[in-house]
Amino acid sequence: MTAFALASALRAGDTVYSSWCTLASPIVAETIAREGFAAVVLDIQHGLWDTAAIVAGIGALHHAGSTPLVRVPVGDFTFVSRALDFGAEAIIAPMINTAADARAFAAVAKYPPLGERSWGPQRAMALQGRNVTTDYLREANDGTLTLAMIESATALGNVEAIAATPGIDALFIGPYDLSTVLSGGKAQDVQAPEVERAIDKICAAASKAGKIPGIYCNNTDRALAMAKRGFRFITIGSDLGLLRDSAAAQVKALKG
Ligand code: 3PY
Ligand code: MG
Repeated sequence: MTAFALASALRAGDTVYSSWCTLASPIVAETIAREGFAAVVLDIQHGLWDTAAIVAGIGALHHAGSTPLVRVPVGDFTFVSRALDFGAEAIIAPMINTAADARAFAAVAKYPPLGERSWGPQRAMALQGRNVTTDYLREANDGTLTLAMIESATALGNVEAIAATPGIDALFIGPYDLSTVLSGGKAQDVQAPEVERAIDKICAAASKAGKIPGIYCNNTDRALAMAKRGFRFITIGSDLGLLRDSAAAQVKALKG
């Protein structure tokens, strides 16, 4: 895989669609990637991945020519630089609510002078076929991406400050958490008017700050509509949803 392909594409203005895997199976992630997804998120926050599976999953995605992203658990900033060292080329951090959260995230993800990422990307370099440390060091801050999740009322209030934080490359919307909080815990309607307004506000804040707007979608129609609304990093559904949908379709076809 070309080193840092996702960051190159997004920084060049492309729109990238990504799959999303929760099932802790490197082979499932690789199989999905080989159908043509340029990127795949391995979700530790709500998924089942342990450290050994994440290391293998990242390797499998490199092997398939697809960029691995890792979503870390809430506040787990220590795992950010570990996942980058394992060869993830972008990190999604959930519940980034304030500029201070954004600064803490950027600090562990970016090398000095931008941040304080500690040196040790041996596996990431091997997956890129590199052995000159200064090549990786020179390219990593631009080549790896930090995606700050905006998915709470507090984050919505602070969205411009979060977007303006140096070292934050993208805002990534979690519409389910947004819907949950904006409905006072009553709904999971990602197309409710107040959620749609929040989505547009976050997209505008990202674009105004020169950052990449991203969003989680649960189907391809919604993903294509979000691309028209200006989003450029768009994830669709999950490995579990793909399995469930095709199993349900088979059962329906068999039983009528
Ligand atoms: C959300 O919708 O809250 C998400 O975090 C998507 O994964
Ligand atoms: Mg969420």
